[in-house]
Amino acid sequence: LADKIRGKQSTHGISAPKRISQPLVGVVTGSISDQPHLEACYNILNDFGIPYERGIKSAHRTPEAMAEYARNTGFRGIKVIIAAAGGAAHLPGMVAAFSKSTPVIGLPIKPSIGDGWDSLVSMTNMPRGCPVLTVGVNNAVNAALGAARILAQWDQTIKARVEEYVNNAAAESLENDHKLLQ
Ligand code: RP5
Repeated sequence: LADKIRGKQSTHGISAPKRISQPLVGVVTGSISDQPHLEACYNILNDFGIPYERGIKSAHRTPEAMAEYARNTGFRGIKVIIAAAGGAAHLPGMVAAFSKSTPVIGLPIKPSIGDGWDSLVSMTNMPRGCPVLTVGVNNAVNAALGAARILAQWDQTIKARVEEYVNNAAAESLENDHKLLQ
């Protein structure tokens, strides 16, 4: 389970959203080229039983579609948005601007040129009043866990799964420590 959650081994491939109920998380990327970097995020959302939707909304190529999507997330019951983009990564900031009150987790993607620092600072250096809660470059695991922790504040099942994940990670770390001591 731990490997699957980290995206090292996926039994799902690039997993599809479970359309069992109203999506709570909206996952958007700036381009189809970002999608492979989201695999670990989708695996966690699937494993935790969190309904989500995914899409491609480009701040540069399809700004109107991106704005419409972001404006409507609140009405549609989306509680958290994960927005992933690389390079001139304006997507999370613009989604945060248009959605107004939905929390936006920014996932910087390493672009084909450079190490992803530009993607990262595009998301962290937002003006006051328009926060993007940013995780590390390509850290799709933390983006999903961040969304899960927000939802866990009012959903006991998700809370239990988040805590199980944390406990498993602790057990694995202690196990690794014991192996080194032997
Ligand atoms: C960004 O530009 C996307 O989020 C992507 O990370 C990057 C490159 O996009 P493509 O040229 O591969 O479509 O908007």
